[in-house]
This record gives sequence, C-alpha cells and structure tokens, in this order.
Amino acid sequence: PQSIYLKDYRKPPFLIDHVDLRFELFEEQTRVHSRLQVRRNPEADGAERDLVLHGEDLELETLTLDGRPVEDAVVDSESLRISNVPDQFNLDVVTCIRPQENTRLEGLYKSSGMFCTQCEAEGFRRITYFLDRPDVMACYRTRIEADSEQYPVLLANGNPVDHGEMEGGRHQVTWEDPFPKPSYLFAMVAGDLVEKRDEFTTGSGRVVDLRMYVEPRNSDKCEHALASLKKAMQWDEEVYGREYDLDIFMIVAVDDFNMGAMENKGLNIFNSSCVLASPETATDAAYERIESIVAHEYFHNWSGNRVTCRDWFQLSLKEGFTVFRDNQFSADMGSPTVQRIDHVNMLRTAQFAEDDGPMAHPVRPESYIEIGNFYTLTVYEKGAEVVRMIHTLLGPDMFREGSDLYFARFDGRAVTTDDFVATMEEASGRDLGQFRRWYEQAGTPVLHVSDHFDAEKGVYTLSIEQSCPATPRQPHKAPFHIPLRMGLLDSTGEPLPLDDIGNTEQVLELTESRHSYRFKDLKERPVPSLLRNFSAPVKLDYAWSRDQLMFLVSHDPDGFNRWDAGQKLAIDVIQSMLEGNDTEVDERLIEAYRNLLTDTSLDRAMVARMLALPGTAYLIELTRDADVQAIHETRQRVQTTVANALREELLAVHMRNQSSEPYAFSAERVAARSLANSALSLLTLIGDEAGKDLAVEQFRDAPNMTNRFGALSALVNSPFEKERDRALEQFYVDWQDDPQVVEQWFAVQSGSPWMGGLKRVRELLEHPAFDWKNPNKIRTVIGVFAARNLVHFHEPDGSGYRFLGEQIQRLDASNPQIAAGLAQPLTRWRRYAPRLRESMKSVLEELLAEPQLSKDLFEVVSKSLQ
Ligand code: B3K
Ligand code: ZN
Repeated sequence: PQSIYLKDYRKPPFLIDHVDLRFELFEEQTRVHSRLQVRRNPEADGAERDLVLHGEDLELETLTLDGRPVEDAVVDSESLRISNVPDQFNLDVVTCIRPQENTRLEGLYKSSGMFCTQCEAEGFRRITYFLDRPDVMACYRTRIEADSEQYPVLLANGNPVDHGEMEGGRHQVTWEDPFPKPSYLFAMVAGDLVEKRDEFTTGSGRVVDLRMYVEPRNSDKCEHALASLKKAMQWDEEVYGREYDLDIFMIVAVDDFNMGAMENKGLNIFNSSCVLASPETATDAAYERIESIVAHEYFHNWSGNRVTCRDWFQLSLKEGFTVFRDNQFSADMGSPTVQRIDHVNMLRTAQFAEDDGPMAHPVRPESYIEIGNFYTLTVYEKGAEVVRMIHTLLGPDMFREGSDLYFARFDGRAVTTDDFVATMEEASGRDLGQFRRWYEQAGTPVLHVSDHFDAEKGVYTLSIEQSCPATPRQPHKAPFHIPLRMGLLDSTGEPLPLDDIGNTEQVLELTESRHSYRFKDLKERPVPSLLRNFSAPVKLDYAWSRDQLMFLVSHDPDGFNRWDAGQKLAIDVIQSMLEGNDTEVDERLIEAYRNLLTDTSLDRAMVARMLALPGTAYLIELTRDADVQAIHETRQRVQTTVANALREELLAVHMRNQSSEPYAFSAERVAARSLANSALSLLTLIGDEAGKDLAVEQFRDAPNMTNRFGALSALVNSPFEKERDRALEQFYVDWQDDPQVVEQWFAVQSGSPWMGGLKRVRELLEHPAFDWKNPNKIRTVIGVFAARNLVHFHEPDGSGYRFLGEQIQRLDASNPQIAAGLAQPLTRWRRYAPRLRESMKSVLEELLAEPQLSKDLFEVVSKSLQ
C-alpha cells in the first residue's frame, strides 16, 4: 500500500457542480443512476486531459458522456478513467452494488432490515464513480425508489421535493439539498421506521422541523436526543451566532455503525447507542454521551459542512474545532470543572499515550496510507486543545470575532487549518506564527519547573524549561507557544497578587526553551498553582511535596487543580509503594478522602471524581517498562485500604444520596447518583457485607438504569460471586431484547478483572446475543477487554495478546476499520516490561505476515513495528 502526502496536494482538475442520483433499491442488488455536471477547474494546477473518478467494488453497467456511450473507459479496482474529455459535459453513470453483502459498513449497506449510508471519509466511491474528495462540492438531487411496504420511509439530504407511487408496489421520494457539499456528507436511508417530531424556532423566527427516525421498538427512546438537539441549536445561536439553515433536521438511529455518529447535511445518522435513551434503559453516562454527541454532530453543520476541509490532512479543522465547541456546550449545560476533569482525564490517559507511541502524528498529519486510521484522539482531542489555547490567548471576545470572520469568509468553501489560524490572527491582531507548531509537531511537550525563594529580598522565582520528545520522522522539535495559567497562594490559602493591579491569576506565555519569572514583595514562600484548568496539553514536572498537594486539594481556587492535586498525591503514594519506598498507604491520603466524604458542602459531582484513584491505564502511561500486574495490585491495595478505613463514611454517603423522586437528568441528581454508586462500589470491592446487601437491594429495587447498572457493576467487581451471578442472569433475562442494554451487560463483564478474564470473554463470544457483524458487540466484548481489563489482557503468558490477534485477523476480512481500531492496544508494546513487550510484538509480527491484510490494518501494524 502507498502513502499519500500532504505536500502532494493538487487542486482538483475537474469540478462537479450538480449531481442527480436515482437509487433503485432491491433485495439482491441496488442500481445507482448518477448524472454529473462536470467542468474543467479553471484554477487547476495543470491541464489534465483525462477525467479520473474514484470507485471501489462497483459494477459498471453503462457510461455515457453528453448522451454518447463511452467505449474506451479504463476501469481498475480503484478508479475509472475517461480520456480526452471536453471542458464541460454531462456524464451518466449506472452502477450496480450489493448493500446486503456490505460488511465494512462504508458506502451503502443494510442494518437490521434498513438501508443506510456512511460516506466519510471515502465511502461515496463505494456507491458510484465520483471525484470523492472534500474539495469537490456539489448540489445533490436524490431520488430513492423502493418497495412501499418494506421501506415506507425514504430519506436523503435536504428537503423533500417530490414523491409518488410506482408500479409493482413501489414508491419514490425525491430530495434536494440546496447547499453545495462534498460527497462525504451525502446520506440516504430507507426503512420501516417510526417518526418522532419536534420543532425549533430559530433566532430569526424560522420554524425548523426536527424529526427522529427509529425502529418501532425504540419509539420511547427519542425524547432525550430531541431535547439535546434543541439545546444545542439554541446554544450555537447564542454563543457562536450560528443559525440552522435548512427547513428540516433529521436524526436516524442504526444498530450497525462503525463509529458514534455522522453529521451528513440535514440527515445525521447515529449509532443507536449514541442516541437512544430512556430512564429505564440508559445510564446517566449514556445521557451525557448522547447530549454531547447530538450537539457535536449538530455543530458540524457550520464547522464542517458549511465550511469544510480542503483535504483529509485538514481533518482537525472540523473535528478539533467541533470537539472544542461541544466541550464548551457540555460545560455550559452542567459543571464546567467536572466536564474539564473528565475530558482531561481521557486526554492524558489515551491521547498522551498515542502521542508517545509509534502512531504519533501531528494534529495535521503529513502522510497516511488509510485515512480511516486518522480519526484519532490526536486529531480530535488534541486538536480541540489547540483551539482552546487559541481561545485562551485571544480571550472569548476576540475569539468570537475570529470565528465570525472564519464562517463569513469561508462559507461554502473547503479550507485548511492554516486558514483557520490566519483568520484568528487577522481578527485579533495577534501573531500565531510560532503557535502553528501545534499543528505541525507531534508529541506531548514537557514543562520542567523549578522554583527558588529568596527570603531576604522577598522574591520568588519560577524557572520553566520546555522540551518535546522525538516522534516518528520528527527527531527534533522547536519550542511551542504555550499558555500557562497560574497563580500563587500564601500559607493560609489566600491567592497572592501577581502584579501591580492586583491580579491573582496570570497566563504566562512560554515561547522559548527556558523562561524565568520573578514575583516580588512576598513575605513567605508561596505555593504555586500551575497549569490551571489544564491550559495546555502538556506534562508538567515539578517536585511537589505531599504537604503542598494536600494544601492545594483544599485551597486551590481552581477546581481542576484541586482535583489534579488529589490525583498527584495518589500517584505519588502508589508509585512509591510500587518502588518499595513506602510499605503502607500514607495516612494523609486517607484523611483527604475522609474530608471529601464528610464535608457535605462540597459539590457532589466533584467529590465523586476526586474519590476515583488515577486509573491503571494512566499509571501505566506514567511508567517505563510497566509491570501491569504490579501496578494493578498496588492500586487495588491503596483502594481497599482507603475503603476499609472509611467504611462508615461510605455507608453514610450512600444513604445520604438516595432519592425517591422520579428520574431526572439534572446535574444535581446525576451527581448524587454518581456519588452513591462510587461509594457502593468501594464497599463491595472490599467485601463488605452491608455493602453487598445494599447492592443486592439497589439492584432489585432500582427505579432507573443508573442505579440498577451501578449495583450490577458493584457486584461484578467484588468477591460476591453468588450475588454477582444471580444479578447478571436476572439482568439478561430482563433486557435480552434491548441491544443497547445487552451491550452494557457485555461490557461490565469483559471489563471486570474479577470475572475470570479470558475464559469469560471467550464465553461471551459464544453467547447468542454476540454478533460478529455488529461493531458495538465487538467493541463491548473484545475492545473493552483489551482496553479496560488490563490485568487479564496483559496476562504474563501472553494469552490476552494472542486472543486479540486472533480476533483482529478474523475481523480484518469483514470490517477492516474495526479490525484496525482493535489493534490499537498492541501498538503500545514498547511501554511494557520486557516479557510482555516481546509477546505483544510477536502478535504484531504474526499479523504483518498475513497475506491478505487490509490497508487499514497494514498501516497500523507496520508502523507500530517500525
Ligand atoms: N465525522 C464523523 C466521523 C467519521 C469517521 C469516518 N471513519 C463523526 C464526527 O466526528 O462527528
Ligand atoms: Zn466530528
């Protein structure tokens, strides 16, 4: 397979202004008629005589140019070439495809009896021949013909403009999308679906029809998504001045979907698990996920659809910006601090790992073999952090001016991350020249901080040095432009003024390898509070004492840093036990937790976050030659020691946070449920009998899925085997007909270190509810095992790795995108203790030796062995 390079980008030699599609849907095959209005691109870099269209797995039936059959077209497995075409012409193409056999779930495919599409990034070429690249934007008219009874609902982008009965019990609906769009935003759906309606009145007074389409059995699971959508529409008007543009906005839920959701113009398609919810079937976590994904896809209407990407190297232009927007939205809907904590926790655990591994790449990658492999945490999450830093450097008002200018100037165009940054510069007058390195250089920068207090002069000096490790093809890094938000506290916890005006917080802008900052007129040595609210995606290295951390846990005015100080304290305790420097758990940690549990004035959502020890995956990420078993055991020991010491407090917290009110998805209630469930799981973890009884009772009487699943999860992660098995059995009996709930049931088992590891996971693969064609089932059994059940996945005999290798190999033939995604945990092999490392590597080598590897898997495996 060949690499594609950003430096080779050329403007498209031809443009397509209009696309007229007609789909004849049948059970054995689908015929696609396409008429393209093509013209030579006046801005193209060179004059191409031939038109080359993308196309994969298509059967070409007829091809005519301006009404005349084309005889000498050359077709290969990836393209169609027509030589010596005129400057402007109509091309009619008829192709035949087989959606019912499409297991890759790219292009047009079938999922539980309905037809649906997924075209990003390069799926449209599996439907018909096309210039399938985002800088070719066209207006689409789509006519769908199908059996009236089996497929009463026929949807595509835009507005419906015609419909009618046809012969043979068939019907047609025709849709027109007035906005030019790249082919990756094309969508169509045909099925027997129920429609849920709502509406939203925009700021300018237009009434938008909101419609959600689901299978009849899911008709009571739409309310939350529709409510989230309306909140998102309102928010985008208020915060970004962005109004919706079409008369209809549609959401469709499908069970078989490779990722979370897709922002097709006017017709968003969602993975059922990211959109369907009712209090009985979905946990609070699912409610939160749905709210943010619905918003994310909606926000793409401007950041992605109206203004799109020139080429796939610019993916973060739409994804980084849209993740930043959905993070801001979630912060506004609930607690900003809690939202930030959850997000940074994920970023530090998973994106930092990616940035430190063989697949590390810049936010704007320079090359790829398969673009499907670049929908990464770096492009999405680090990309969002980069936009957040621009927001921090410019301030909210300038940032808004910049985004207004960006949307106005580039509306209807396909642009680059550089266009985005240049617009921000222009609006603010700030120079972001050096800042652009965040898009170009991979790797997580490290800040080494040291300090000095001159008691006589009352001067405190902070010295900060930045560096960034080498990453593939980038041995040397130039300094980044890093905004470091900080403050200083005196010994009573009061914030100290940092300048003459009396500001107690500052954003230091680091641009050089070394800086030192002096703070004057201090009576005593201050305690520094650094990188507040995680103002940059960097690792911060400063030798905190445990007393300083304890102090920050209770005094830092920055909520994020209070949480982070607690995490650092716990990490220090766990690490020094691991290294043999400490034999017992530091009493201070237990006291910190005791305060959290007894102080009822604290925000409960925060307390739940603070109670959680740093995850095993994050601890691994902080360790060279990681010995997973030792890390897991030590963490577990700290956890059980704390829980044993605080048994009474945990029982009291569980009791205090019960409610008899009907389910409400409010920040307040979510926080109470999350705290009660955290307390319960700590109690069952230590084998506490009272905790067990509470869990059994909560499982039995739970009025909603959050409580029920919380109890199930507490039992599954405990020594109470009998109660656990009973609960698991009951849960399945109750919910076997609901795929989203069964997925939860799979995940709680495959992710639990208590459930017999690989043996159990193999049993789940044999379970009647498991389905090799359904990505959610694959992810919740195989993916969750490898990502969360770390002691068993990293079994020293290598059995976990071999298991994963087998499944990846099996899946590569049917769904390469999913197979390549599952291989991620293996790519981190260099991080582990020698014995683990060697067996991970040999699994990768075996995969690489396979003769029929997909492009997707080849790229991941070969790059991780380099
Ligand atoms: N843009 C899609 C992701 C498409 C992934 C293609 N492999 C969803 C999103 O980010 O909103
Ligand atoms: Zn997105």
